[in-house]
Amino acid sequence: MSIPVLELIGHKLCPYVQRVVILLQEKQLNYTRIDIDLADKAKLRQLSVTAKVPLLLIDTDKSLFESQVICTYLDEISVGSMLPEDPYERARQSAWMVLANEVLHAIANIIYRDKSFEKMTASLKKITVHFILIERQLDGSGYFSNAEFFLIDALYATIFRYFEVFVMPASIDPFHNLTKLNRWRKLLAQRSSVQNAVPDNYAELLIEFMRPKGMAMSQLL
Ligand SMILES: N[C@@H](CCC(=O)N[C@@H](CS)C(=O)NCC(=O)O)C(=O)O
Repeated sequence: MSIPVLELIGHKLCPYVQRVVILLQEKQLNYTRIDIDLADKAKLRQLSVTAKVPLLLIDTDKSLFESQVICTYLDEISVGSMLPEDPYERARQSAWMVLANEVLHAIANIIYRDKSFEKMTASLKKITVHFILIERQLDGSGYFSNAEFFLIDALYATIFRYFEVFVMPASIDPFHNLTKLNRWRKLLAQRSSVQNAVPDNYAELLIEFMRPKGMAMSQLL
């Protein structure tokens, strides 16, 4: 199958965009990228029926929305796969990717909705519970399924990135005692596709994005 002309409409900080970008890089696919301002709702609505990024334009006349759908499509049209061949392992990873999206919702609450420290703490606790559960899934020798870097690794890399910027209240450390998770997190941060999915000044941009929203976390940054 020949690879179509790909144009990704995204946003510099969006974790759903990042997973697509990581896959595009891992698969060495050519694409162009346009980052838009999420505050420009008119432009968002004009580009996408969901008024959300990522949006993938294909050969200029077709488009896809929803990051997982975009990733699966790109995976299918290119050489190799970022999803396991074994049906059980593929299904197991899919299940944990669904839960990864729940963690992203908790992170979105911290960024957009948790005005009080109590609410923010509740979101961080939810994330901590998830990290404890996922620690039990890891064997500690490499990526989620050991040697190979799959799409699930891309998803979690975008989650862990927030915790390089977020400042934790004294009572909470979502990574406490999670040896395997911490090793996985470090390994993901070293991967070039993960590093290159965001601008070099990501931390600065995230803080700039969060400050005006005035949520509890932004007061700690
Ligand atoms: N389920 C969607 C979620 C995409 C999403 O929520 N994108 C956010 C940016 S990270 C967005 O475009 N929000 C629109 C807005 O803020 O108005 C996907 O996986 O693509």
